[in-house]
Amino acid sequence: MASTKTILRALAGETLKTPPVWMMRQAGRYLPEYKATRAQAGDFLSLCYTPDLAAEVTLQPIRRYGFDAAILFADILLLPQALGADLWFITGEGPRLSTISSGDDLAKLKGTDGIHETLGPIYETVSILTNELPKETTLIGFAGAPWTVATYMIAGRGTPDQAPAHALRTEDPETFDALMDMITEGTISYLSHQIEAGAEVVKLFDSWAGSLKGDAFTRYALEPAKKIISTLKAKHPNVPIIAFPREAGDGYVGFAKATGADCVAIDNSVSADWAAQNVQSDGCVQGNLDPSHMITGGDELISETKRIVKAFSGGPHIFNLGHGITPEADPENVHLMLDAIRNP
Ligand code: 1CP
Repeated sequence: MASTKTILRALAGETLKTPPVWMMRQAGRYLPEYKATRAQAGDFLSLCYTPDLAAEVTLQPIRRYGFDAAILFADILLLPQALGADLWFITGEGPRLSTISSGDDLAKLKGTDGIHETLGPIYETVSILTNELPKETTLIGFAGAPWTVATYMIAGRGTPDQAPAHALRTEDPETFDALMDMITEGTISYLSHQIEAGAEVVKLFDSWAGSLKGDAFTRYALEPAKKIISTLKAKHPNVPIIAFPREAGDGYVGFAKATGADCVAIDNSVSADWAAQNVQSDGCVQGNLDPSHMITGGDELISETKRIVKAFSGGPHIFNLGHGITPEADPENVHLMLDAIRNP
């Protein structure tokens, strides 16, 4: 039977009169209720690994706004931790990890065998959500794509240009490829377990895909996505997959066909008209309002929202931001965006 959930209908290729909507980082520091639960957890990682609290923050934006999808509250860096990397977060700065710069560093990791011991609480969060979400809300699971996860594992932190990862892939390709293979295998297993626990859709975040050019984009963004998607599809043929090769530019064209993704998420560095012409022609797209409108609001937020809805109205579309909502955003602006989408 065809699903009644709007996100699943769009992912199956249906053009809906009103696009379904959710927001990247919809559970986050712009919401006072998130800050309160995070304080209760003590720190960010404890929040991720405490299923009741992680489920609570996942539900907060659904209660407040009635989004069409909830995204599991977790982080792409939990997999590196499960693989054996040290991970901690410095408040106000971001993540820190033990670094990988040689085959010796790689050999110190535990590998993929034991990852579910660490990641068990995440699957428990998924099961709680399966019971607690409203019946019309779709549950999205996620993981980082291998290149993006590798950039953090190699540098030990977020980097503006991913220079340490580019250096390792050119100077020690054997170590780099072995790391990519380990992350790819771990990601397949991690996402399979999320699906088995109840995730209805999964999304692969390749936040740093934009720094891969030409053949490197094919080799380290497209090929790993294809491997992950084809393996998941063989096991779970009915679970749609969203790929987000952020800032891929021309690399968005044909990405869904080449990887088997059901939907490509588009960032806000490309225009909605261009993406409608060149990417939506292959199937569902998600995107792509500039998140800075959630800070500035006003008429421009409303007119930009309507412009994006119109640009994608000729095909399957899930409305989203081009990247995550930021802590400075005004929660009231989310209502303005939703009104512009739902009551045009
Ligand atoms: O202080 C806090 O409360 C932590 C802020 C925060 C949050 C709310 C981090 C730290 N992670 C998250 C949750 C998170 N991360 C989700 C939850 C679901 C949702 O979208 O609501 C998701 C999907 C992510 C994914 C994630 N983590 C990505 C990929 C998406 C993206 O934004 O590009 C990346 C790159 C990360 C790493 C990460 N985690 C946190 C930070 C601050 C960062 C970026 C660090 C950096 O590059 O400097």
